[in-house]
Amino acid sequence: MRTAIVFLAALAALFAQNFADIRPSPQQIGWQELEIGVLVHFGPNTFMDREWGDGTADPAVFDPNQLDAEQWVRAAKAAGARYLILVAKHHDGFCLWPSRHTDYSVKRSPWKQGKGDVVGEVEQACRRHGLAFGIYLSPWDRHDPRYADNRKYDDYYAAQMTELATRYGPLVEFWLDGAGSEGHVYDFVRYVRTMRTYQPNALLFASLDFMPYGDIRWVGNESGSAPEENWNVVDNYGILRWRPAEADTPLRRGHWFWHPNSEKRLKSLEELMEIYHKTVGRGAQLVLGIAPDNRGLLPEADVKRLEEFGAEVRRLYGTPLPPSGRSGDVVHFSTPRRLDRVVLQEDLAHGQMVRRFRVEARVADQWVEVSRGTTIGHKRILVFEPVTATGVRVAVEAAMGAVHLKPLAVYHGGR
Ligand code: FUL
Repeated sequence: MRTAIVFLAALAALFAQNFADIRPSPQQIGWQELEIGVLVHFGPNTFMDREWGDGTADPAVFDPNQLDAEQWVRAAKAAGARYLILVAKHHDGFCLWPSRHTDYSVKRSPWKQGKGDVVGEVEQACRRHGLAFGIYLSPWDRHDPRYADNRKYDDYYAAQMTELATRYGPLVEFWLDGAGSEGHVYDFVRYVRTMRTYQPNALLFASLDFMPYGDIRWVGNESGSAPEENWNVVDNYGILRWRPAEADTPLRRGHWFWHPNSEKRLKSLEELMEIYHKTVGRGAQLVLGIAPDNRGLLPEADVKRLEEFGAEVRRLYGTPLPPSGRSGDVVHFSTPRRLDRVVLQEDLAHGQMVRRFRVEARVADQWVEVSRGTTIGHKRILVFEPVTATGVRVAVEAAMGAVHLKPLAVYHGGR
């Protein structure tokens, strides 16, 4: 009996996972470095003043006469986005590419006499401008009759995944949205297998409770806010996995699709900066929802706001104050510098370790605490009351294991 217990305990120890041992894949590290993306919603809803189409829209409504994917991509780049995810099919089931598996698509629209392919045009524009490209394919489908039969629908979904994964080059991310799917059973194992077969480097996004298998997790709200304590490793149905958070939030409050006369919903630069600090600044990914209008262009006001946002992030964090020297996790300035923010980063190849830290500045020959926090992860931005200091240092107070910080960067954002 005793031997059996000892044996079982040894076996359990062999298979037990530790948070501190979980590492990201190289693809996840590369993705986390992208930091900002955009998510583009465009389709029949755009022409019908709707957010959730019920699947009955006539394809004839889809007729953008000035569609310009280059304009979308340029605006995304100006905002600092490094990837773009296109909603290829939303819940209404309408496909923005000429799928072989349904007629409910651009094929039956007047746009380009049914010969157009929005997914192809956007993908090409992304490649030309150096943005990584990803796709959102809604599992919930309110148009296709196959949705009523789980098996048949899995065949349909997997066939469309295969089309998208084989026609449009490397995909950085594949989005599985959970909305509307209550009560429907999907064969997620098959979906993952399909994606891994054709796109082994694409990362699968889904909410933790919607889909157990995934490489990226939904942050859990659409307001653009990650928790202050933000871990990359999560308990995924009893298995610990590296699954970083992505925070998606629309540029116009409450609207993923374009609606007429909704300019007043455009988020202000101040709101966007707060969102940036609560997402990227807490080690999560920020995905801004952008929506072309019924011309097929991003409205001028939205383009301007995206440009302002990108410029402000560059102004604040583009160039750190040049230190006169460094020693360990301390930067020195030979003459006192005015400063009000620091950026901390862990080298994720070694995992995420920091549980609690404080930041100190050397003011009038004394080290004083200027900020503190819990996790760091890919990035942690701390903004504090300005001080004039000859040095800044970070002190890790609690950690899961050996900490590997990237060089500390110090800034002065105040004008
Ligand atoms: C949600 C959807 O229901 C919205 O329409 C939008 O696509 C958003 C990004 O995800 O779950």
